[in-house]
Amino acid sequence: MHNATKLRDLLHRSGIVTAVGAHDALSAKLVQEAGFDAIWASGFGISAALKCIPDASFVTLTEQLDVERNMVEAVGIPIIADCDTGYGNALNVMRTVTDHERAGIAAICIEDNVFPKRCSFYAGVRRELVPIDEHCGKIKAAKAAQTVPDFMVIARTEALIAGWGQEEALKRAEAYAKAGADAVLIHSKSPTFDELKTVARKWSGRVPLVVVPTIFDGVTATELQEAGFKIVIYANQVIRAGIKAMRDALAVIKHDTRPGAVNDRIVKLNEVYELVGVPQMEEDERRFLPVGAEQITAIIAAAGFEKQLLPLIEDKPKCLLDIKGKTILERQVAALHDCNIKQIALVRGYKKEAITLPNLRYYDNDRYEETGDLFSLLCAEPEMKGRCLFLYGDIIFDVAVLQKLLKSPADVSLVVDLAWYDQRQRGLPNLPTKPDLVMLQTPPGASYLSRYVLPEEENRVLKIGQDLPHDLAHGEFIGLAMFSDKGIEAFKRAYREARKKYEAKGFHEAGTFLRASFSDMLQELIDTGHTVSSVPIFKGWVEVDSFEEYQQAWAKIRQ
Ligand code: SPV
Ligand code: MG
Repeated sequence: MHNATKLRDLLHRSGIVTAVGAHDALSAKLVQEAGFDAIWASGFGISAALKCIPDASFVTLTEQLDVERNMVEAVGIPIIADCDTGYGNALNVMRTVTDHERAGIAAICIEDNVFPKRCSFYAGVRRELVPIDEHCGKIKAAKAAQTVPDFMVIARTEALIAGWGQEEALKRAEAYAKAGADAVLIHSKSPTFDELKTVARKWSGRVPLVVVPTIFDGVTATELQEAGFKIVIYANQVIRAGIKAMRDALAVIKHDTRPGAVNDRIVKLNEVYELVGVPQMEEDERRFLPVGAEQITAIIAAAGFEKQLLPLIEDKPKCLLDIKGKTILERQVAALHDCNIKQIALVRGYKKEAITLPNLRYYDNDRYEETGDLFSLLCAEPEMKGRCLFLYGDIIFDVAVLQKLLKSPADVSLVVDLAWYDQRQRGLPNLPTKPDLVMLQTPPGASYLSRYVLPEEENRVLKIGQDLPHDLAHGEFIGLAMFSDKGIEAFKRAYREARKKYEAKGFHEAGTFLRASFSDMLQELIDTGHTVSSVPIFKGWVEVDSFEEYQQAWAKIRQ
């Protein structure tokens, strides 16, 4: 729908249409946000804001249109362009119409000042009007040039401003309406509304009346409507508000020197981000840029204390266990960095003061003895925005494993090692520890079992847990998961609901909600209808959960 049709629709509505003067895309956006019907692309405001020059035909058609195009891009409400005298004679007006229609402008307003015009309120300047016929010629030319059926031409007379009296104003308004104007604006600088009220009473009603109550500023929209006006333009209050706010803030900073001294006078940065559309840009990045190029936050849960690892972990948490010259944590961070993931949060608990690796954001679970790893992860809830990785603090994995996970398009993806299944199928003993076992929708097929070709298609996880009967299990969740922005929001929602529901009860395999593990929450997600997908791997990682595993890690890890 052309914006002109939107403006026509507004005029067909009962009540007065409210338009507000804007001088750029941002101010136009604010006008829209405030709930007004339309924008007035103000010559006064654009001269001041764009070039800081008088409103006197110095801004060219091209310059004005550039600003108007920016406004059209920024808002959905119709824009009425203040075209002063139309940028020349009747023929120039024709081009003005064509350019404005193409730019998506709903209406133009042309006034009967002689070119170059002067703002209606400058006191000590020359003021001349063109003959009535000449202005009627411009209006006829504008209407002849128009191709968008609903495009509007508003004719403005400055007769009252120039001191030519009410009769002349009405005569001109009538002539302009007869010439084809879709509305007329009779401008006035009288300090009270009385003058225009009288003029409006005498108006034939041939076309709607437009009013700009800049000087008679005590009048309400209802009073204007009752007097017969259909469009009110609040022409310059926004730019004047801006000048005052900027001046005041500048004075405070100059005096105080701390930028924070103006915090109560300025919007938060986030409000600017919202206004200019940063959330949409973030969403687009996630949708359209290759995975890995976007910002991903990794959250490492490393709060727990594993008695069976004593005395190895007497003075440090297990993520600081050294394996061939590097700690588990250093190896994890290096793998994340290799995949360009720099936003890393870590939840500490047991021996938290020992973890001092720089450039991580730390969260503490001081209740690590009485809580499970789900509680630990949620200590870093502020980090759970956009695409997120969850990692157990005791796993070491090949970068290829992480790279494969990062390519997953699913909202919730778990890395599942199928080697566990293979061991079992071949009758080999599985390790004595209790892994998070996973049952998949489609069991690993024959091609996998004979040739270790990993399936590419999405394979949903149906069940997950340490107590899963071994004959139902197809693999082992390695403690590395990824959530899309949609997935992480669903995860947080499901967590909040589960906390309410299970607060004092057992939760899946956990005796209490407080002690729940991440895999309990994954099972809850599945049970509440969410899709949890698997990213299959075959080995390529180790876990350090016992002394034996620690020894094996030493044996497996390359220097
Ligand atoms: C403008 O905003 O440029 C106008 C309205 O023409 S006024 O300045 O009130 O005349
Ligand atoms: Mg103007």
